[in-house]
Order: sequence, then C-alpha cells, then structure tokens
Amino acid sequence: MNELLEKIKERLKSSRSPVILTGAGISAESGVPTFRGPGGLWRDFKPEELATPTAFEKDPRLVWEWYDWRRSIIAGIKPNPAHYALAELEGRCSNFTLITQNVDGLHRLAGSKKVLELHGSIWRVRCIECAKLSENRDVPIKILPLCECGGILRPDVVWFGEMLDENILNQAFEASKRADFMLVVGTSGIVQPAASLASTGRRAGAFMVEINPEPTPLSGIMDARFTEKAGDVLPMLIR
Ligand code: BV8
Ligand code: ZN
Repeated sequence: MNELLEKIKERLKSSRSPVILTGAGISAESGVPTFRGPGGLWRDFKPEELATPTAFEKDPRLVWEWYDWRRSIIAGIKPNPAHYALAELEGRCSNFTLITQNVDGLHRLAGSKKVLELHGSIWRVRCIECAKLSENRDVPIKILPLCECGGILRPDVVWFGEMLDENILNQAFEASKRADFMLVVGTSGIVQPAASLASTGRRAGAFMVEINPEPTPLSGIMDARFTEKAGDVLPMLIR
C-alpha cells in the first residue's frame, strides 16, 4: 500500500481544491451501524422502510423508536481516527470541502468546521406543524416529542423520497465541479443524489480516490482505491 500512499499524498499535497465525500463507513469504526452492512438492521426493518415520510405518517412512534435506538448508540460513541484526520486536513487546506451523507454529527465532534450535511442531523428536530427547528439531545427521547405549538416533532433528516436542502446540495455540486482531488470514503455509492457528486468530480477532471474495503458502483471511475479501513488509511494519508 505504501507506494500508492506516497503517490496519493503527493496528489493531495499539491491539490488546491480537495473535496471529500463520506458515508456511513467512516463512522463504522466508531461503532455506528452502517445502513447496508452487518448489524445495520433494526428489528428486521430495512432503513428504506423506516426512513420515509410514509412510514412516519403511518407509525411515528415506530420511526421514533428506531431513531431513539440510533441516537442512544451515537450518543455513547466518539469520532475515530478517520474523522480526526479529516478535521486535521481541513486545517491545512485553504479551500477544503467536506460533504457527508451521515447524520451522526461525528465530523463536527472531531473538529471539522465546515461540513455539508446532505442528509441533515439526527440531533436536530423539526415540527411538522410550524417547521420550527431545534437541537434535541435527549436520550432516551420522550416518544412522541411535541413542539410548544403542540405539533409532532420529527427528526430533521432527509428521508427517502424527500428533497435535500437545495442550498447545501448546490454548495456540494459547486465544490465537486471545482474539485481537483476527490476522496470518497465509506459509502456504498447507492444513494442519490449524493453518489452523483462523485461522477461530477470525475467530469471536472479531479483525481479520484476511494477508501472502502468493498468495491462499489463508484469504483469504476476511481484513479486509485484503498481497500483498507478509513481509520487506518486516512491518518497515514495526512501524516
Ligand atoms: C430524492 C438520512 C426524490 C436518514 C438517508 C426508487 C424508489 C424511491 C426512491 C428512489 C428510487 N431510486 C432512487 C431513488 C432516490 C433515493 C435513493 O437514492 N434510493 C436508493 C436506496 C436507491 N434517494 C432519495 O430518495 C433522496 N431524495 O431523491 O428526492 C425527489 C426528487 C425530485 C422531487 C422530489 C423528490 C433522499 C436520499 C436520502 C435518504 N436519507 N439518510 C437517516 O440516516 O436516518 S440515506 C442513508 O444512506 C444515510 O444517510 C447513509 O449515509 C446513506 C448512504 O448509505 P452509505 O452512507 O453509503 O452507507 P452504506 O451502509 O450504504 O455503505 C457503507 C459503506 O462503507 C459500504 O460500502 C462499506 O463497504 C463501507 N465501509 C464499512 N466499513 C468501512 C467502510 N469504508 C471504509 N472504512 C470502513 N471501516
Ligand atoms: Zn411547532
């Protein structure tokens, strides 16, 4: 791995607009269950069945039980060396963009300042009546949580079938169009529109690197791939 590591380090050092796209895999070593890997399931439900507005309309308590379970796991864990390495990298690069599909908040906890959270945050709630946003870190959370206005609060995350925040998504695409180096870490490359940020970077002529023990639909557009874990590769990449 080390001659590849040296090569990528050089590329990263000379990059003027690095863009990093992360998925659930970067938090796996912290103990956050991934969506599609082992242990990612909950009571035999698939995320696609619970992370939807229909599921919430049908059974808001069930959906909140699932989020309460995830929040209780995430509340008890810390960022891992991969998160810290990216926070360190941001401090060294003037024009650095970190885009994440994760809702666990571990990038910010590790010290990353500017994080484009494409899918929202598991620690933010939104009232379905008055749309008021607030932080809520209660673990366990009282089910069903209610707004002062009496409306039901939902997790402020983007569910399947829901639009992403336009401003955040535009910033992510703009950065990917200007990228000269793109690192795609711990994502199965299945979920859209996040996954298409990688092909945008490719089209922009960015040098593409994937860190993932498994091949993904994005592996074909990569200039280099590390099949080691993010927590092993990233700290070496920035050393
Ligand atoms: C939209 C927030 C529509 C919630 C998430 C058919 C029917 C219906 C919809 C669709 C369809 N086909 C396509 C769609 C669109 C849909 C979609 O992409 N579906 C997929 C399943 C095919 N997308 C949407 O619905 C999006 N909205 O399209 O709007 C629209 C359009 C116009 C007008 C109106 C509406 C919204 C998508 C957002 C969904 N919300 N999360 C929550 O978290 O509770 S997505 C969810 O999956 C998480 O955010 C997660 O991050 C994300 C992606 O998964 P990954 O991050 O990639 O994680 P995964 O477990 O899959 O993979 C982990 C990887 O890490 C693996 O590859 C593994 O090998 C690797 N790994 C493991 N350990 C390590 C590691 N790598 C490195 N180191 C390690 N140690
Ligand atoms: Zn309200």
